Amino acid sequence: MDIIAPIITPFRSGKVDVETFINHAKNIMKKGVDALFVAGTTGLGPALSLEERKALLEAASSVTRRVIMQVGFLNLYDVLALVKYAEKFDIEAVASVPPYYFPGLSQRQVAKYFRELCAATSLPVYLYNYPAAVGRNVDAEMAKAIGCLKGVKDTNPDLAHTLAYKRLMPEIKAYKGSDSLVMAFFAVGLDGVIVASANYIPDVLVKIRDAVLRRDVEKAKRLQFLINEILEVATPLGYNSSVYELVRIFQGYDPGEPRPPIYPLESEEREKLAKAVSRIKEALNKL
Ligand code: ELE
Repeated sequence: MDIIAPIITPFRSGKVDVETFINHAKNIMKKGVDALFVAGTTGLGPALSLEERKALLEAASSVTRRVIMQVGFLNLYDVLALVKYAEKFDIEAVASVPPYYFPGLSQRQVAKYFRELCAATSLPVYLYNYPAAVGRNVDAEMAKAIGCLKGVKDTNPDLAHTLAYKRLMPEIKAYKGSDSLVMAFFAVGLDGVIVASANYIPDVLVKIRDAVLRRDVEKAKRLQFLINEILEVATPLGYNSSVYELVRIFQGYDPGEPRPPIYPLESEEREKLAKAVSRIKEALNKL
């Protein structure tokens, strides 16, 4: 069961800071992250240009071959250009959100999009299903009908929804997001988690996985609840922005800033987060 980081994209004065990205990737992989999901939600993928994503792909694959590159854009030309570029690298897979924003697409058109992706590359193609963000759901039945998907990242609070992919397509990889349910995802034997907290507490995720594998449910639960306490403070401040601050707090270095309209936290918000988290940090260290 893999711990996969939807890695943040560090910006400085509006520009992607590739060096910080590489250092951050190396650090979290050293601490137990198994693979990188690049240009996902936490990576602010939809806010990145084609050129920026190419640079991140190159940077990520200089650190590990276990890279899943999110290639979804609002136009097929950029998608195919990125997929072609990805072919140059020995990476694990490309993933895409379904075509988003436009409500007027038919099921047939969405399926056609994924089939075109599969036809354009020899790399495995994964579905990144995130209905709340994307505005459409590609469920297990539809994913199976598409016929060429090799994996899915399902971001959806419904566990049965995710298990259905595994049931209908036992041969594919199924990953789940949501920091608040990591222990449950490990417990039901999914292929792994892709969660934002892998950016700031990869070591805690490793401990949760170890506890679940040892069937020490109490310990897994105690660790999980501490993550949930972090989320309770960070979510109202804007979770995407908070992740940068949480990296600073837990990992002790400056990971750059997000890109507006994902605005960096204001100084009072940073203080509030740091104060609330210091007690949780102590409790995590004791477990
Ligand atoms: C999760 C999103 C959404 C992880 C990514 C991920 O960021 O690219 O907190 O469940 O809305 O899909 O971060 O997470 P929640 O793959």
